[in-house]
Amino acid sequence: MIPLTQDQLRTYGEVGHLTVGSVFSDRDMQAVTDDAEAWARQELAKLAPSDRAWYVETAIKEQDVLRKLDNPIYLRPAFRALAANKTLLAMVEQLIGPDPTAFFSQLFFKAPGGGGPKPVHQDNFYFGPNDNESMVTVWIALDDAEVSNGCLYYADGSNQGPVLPHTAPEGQPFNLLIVDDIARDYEMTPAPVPRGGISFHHGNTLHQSADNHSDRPRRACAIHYGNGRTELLHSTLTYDPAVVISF
Ligand SMILES: O=C(O)CCC(=O)C(=O)O
Repeated sequence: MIPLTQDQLRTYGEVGHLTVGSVFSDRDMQAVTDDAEAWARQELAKLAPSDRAWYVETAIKEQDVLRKLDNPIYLRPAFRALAANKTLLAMVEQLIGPDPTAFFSQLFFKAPGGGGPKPVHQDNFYFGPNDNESMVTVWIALDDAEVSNGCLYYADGSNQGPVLPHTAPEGQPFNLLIVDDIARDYEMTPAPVPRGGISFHHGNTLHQSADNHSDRPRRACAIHYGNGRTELLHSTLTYDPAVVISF
């Protein structure tokens, strides 16, 4: 596969996100989804009560289902292989410059029949980098992500605007969001991604995802890359420097 074309780079610069299909094979995706499910079973079995609010899906009452897990590329070799994929890294370098460094990664489960929404936010508010242009999120679709199962929505062009104030709802310090009074000024457009494809987004791009109304999972792995000069100078949450991986 060739890295990104000039047209794709222009689109990314203008709207702040870019969808690229077929980066990974079905076989790659089967390996990581099998690993994700095995890991989820292990983690659910030993989850501390104090971590439940952070990791367990509150919208599904019948059984415990994970909402997310942190650091898949640090903890799981199958996910590390995705993050180190040469084509992917070449694309990341085209978008943000040389020496890609993954500061954090997340595995989102968005379970069938109620996996809950992620409210409107900007990743650069979470990470607080020294240079807002230096961070890109690589969101890998482990299942076909569509409107019915909760794909991402983006505010086109918001990458060219500022990082806005965020607030956290009571009891959910991890769920930083842009309040409705501000968010409603932005039109949010769905960005479906086929399994094995990637949605890249700029750290300033406003985005959100809705509930999973379908009977299919919508699993995704998000990897937050900076370049060799990125420093998280004023991050809002605590990010562990021990999990940072340079490629
Ligand atoms: O997958 C989701 O629903 C949210 C992902 C997200 O906010 C991100 O990757 O920055």
